Amino acid sequence: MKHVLLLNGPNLNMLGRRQPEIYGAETLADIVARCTLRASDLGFTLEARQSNYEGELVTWIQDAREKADAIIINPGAYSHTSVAILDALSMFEGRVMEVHLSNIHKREAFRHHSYVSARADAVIAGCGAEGYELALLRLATLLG
Ligand code: CA2
Repeated sequence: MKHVLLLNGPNLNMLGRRQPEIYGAETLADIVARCTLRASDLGFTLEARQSNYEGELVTWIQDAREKADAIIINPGAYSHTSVAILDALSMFEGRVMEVHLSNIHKREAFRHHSYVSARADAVIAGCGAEGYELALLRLATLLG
């Protein structure tokens, strides 16, 4: 079975509690539950982690080299700042899907650039929580 690591970055643990007009009403636990079901339907195992710390995300991406076939990542605000996360993802040999709940291109100019996009095989933005499931569907095609 192919193994997928789902990573969420800073503040995404607050989903469903603030700014539902931008990020939706679902909590991160709701999203992970939905993705776990969808992953299982597609024949994947899914491991989901969230961190507010850049270094912790870097370490998890490094560790994924041994065990994951793909990473789905919403790096949160680190998308726009983190060369460290880009470098870690560049050492990972599997597929990388970048997901943003909101359409970052419709928002403030500082959100328009993502370092992670230089490594991602696909970028999904503006589809809300469904974006994570779209990433899983795409992985089903890419990983066979
Ligand atoms: O649209 C996305 O998924 C973002 O990655 C979310 C980040 C933001 O910095 C990126 O520009 C776009 C922010 C996540 C903050 O999450 C919150 C959740 C609930 C309440 C407040 C913030």
